[in-house]
Order: sequence, then structure tokens, then C-alpha cells
Amino acid sequence: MIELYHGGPTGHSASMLIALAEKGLDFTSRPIDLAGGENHSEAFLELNPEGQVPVLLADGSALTGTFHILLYLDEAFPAPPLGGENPQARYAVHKWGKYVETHIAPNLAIARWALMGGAADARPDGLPPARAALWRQALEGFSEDQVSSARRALEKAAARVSQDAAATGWLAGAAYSVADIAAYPHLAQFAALGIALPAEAQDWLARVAERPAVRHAAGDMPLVATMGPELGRWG
Ligand SMILES: N[C@@H](CCC(=O)N[C@@H](CS)C(=O)NCC(=O)O)C(=O)O
Repeated sequence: MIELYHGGPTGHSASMLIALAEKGLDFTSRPIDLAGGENHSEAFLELNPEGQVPVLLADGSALTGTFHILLYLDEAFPAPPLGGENPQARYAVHKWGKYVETHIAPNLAIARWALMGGAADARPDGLPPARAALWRQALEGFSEDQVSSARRALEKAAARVSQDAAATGWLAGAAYSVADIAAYPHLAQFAALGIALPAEAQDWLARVAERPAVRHAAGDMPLVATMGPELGRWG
């Protein structure tokens, strides 16, 4: 049985909820109260020392790192296939997974925190040093330079989504894939932050939003987020 430790249907947690719904998988839901700092509790840090959701328990292992988990699910449960239909598409899927993790998610976290604030009950002391330092900085407030550079990175990301989606309607190759699932919950927050999406990116967002699995995953919640900063730590 799969267990998913997750926040609300937004950001990385939303990618997980969407993928599980696309694959038609039953799972036990373990909601974590990010705003209340539950992800920094001793019990949760035993599951993921980084203090972040999502964590997927499968076959007795605690899996972390959203894009890696998406690839794991696609391999463990091949129907419907979501990993890219040929080597070129799979290459693009991997490029997008890395880009979401190293550019989009961390910059979105800073821009979002600056505009909306985040969890006041964060307890960074038990986190690894780099994550604790990032949390302390967030609690003190990011500088104007950091925020404007984060926003510029997100504007570039919007242009990149637009460019790649213009070709086939999807981000990586001719089919919907885990690239779309990894990117969508982050791009869905751009409008709330006042970051304009070119028309092709808006069309792509609407195309993904219409999927039954995405509607199911979103439930009644808006796809905006309030949780704290995160550090891209791919590779
Ligand atoms: N690199 C992680 C990032 C996960 C992440 O940023 N999760 C956010 C919620 S969307 C979180 O747990 N934030 C709380 C924190 O960073 O302490 C992944 O790919 O899963």
C-alpha cells in the first residue's frame, strides 16, 4: 500500500496527487500541517530529514524528491505511460524535471514568501544547515535584490513554458507527461504573484487544468500556496 505525506493540493504535493490520480492508484493520505510546522517535527524529520513534503512510502521505503518519485511511479505503474514516448521526449522530460526543481520551485518559493508570507511556526533548528539557513533568512525577510531576481527567473520560466508548449501542446514531446505534472502546480501560482503568462503558456495551463486527474487532485482548494521556502538540491 502506498502512503503519501503531503501538504495541500499545491506545489510539489499537487504533483504527487495528480500523478497518483492519473495512474488510478489508491493510497493512504497523510496530511501534514505545513503552516503549523509539523514538517519540522521530530517524527516527520525521521521520514525526511529535509523537513519537506511530499514523502511517498512504498515497499517499506520513504521516497523523497518530487520528480524522482514521479519517475518511480511511472516505472512501477506503467499505465498510462507518462515518462515520454521516445528517447527525445524522455530527454525533454528530464530537462524539465531538473528545471522545475532548480529554477522554478526555489524562485517561486522566494517570490511567494515575499508577497504572501509563510509558516510562522517554522522550527528550522532540526534541519540540515543549508535548509536551516534558508529558513532563517526567510523569517528575517529576503532582500529586494533576491526577490526581483527570483521574479525575473519566473518570467523566463513563463517564456520557456510558452516556447515548448507551443510546439505540441505539452512540455516534453507530443504527449502529456510527468514534465507537465511537475511544472503545472508551480506555473498555476504565477498569476497570483502577478507574473504574466504568454498566451501559449496560458493555453497549456488550461489544457492541464481540464484533465480529470488534475481536477480531482485540486479538490476545492485553489492552487496557491502559503508554505515556506525550499532549496533546489538536484544533483
Ligand atoms: N526538493 C523537494 C522540494 C519539496 C518542497 O519544497 N516542499 C515544500 C512544499 S511544496 C515544503 O515542504 N516546504 C516546507 C519547507 O521547505 O520547510 C522535492 O522535490 O520534493
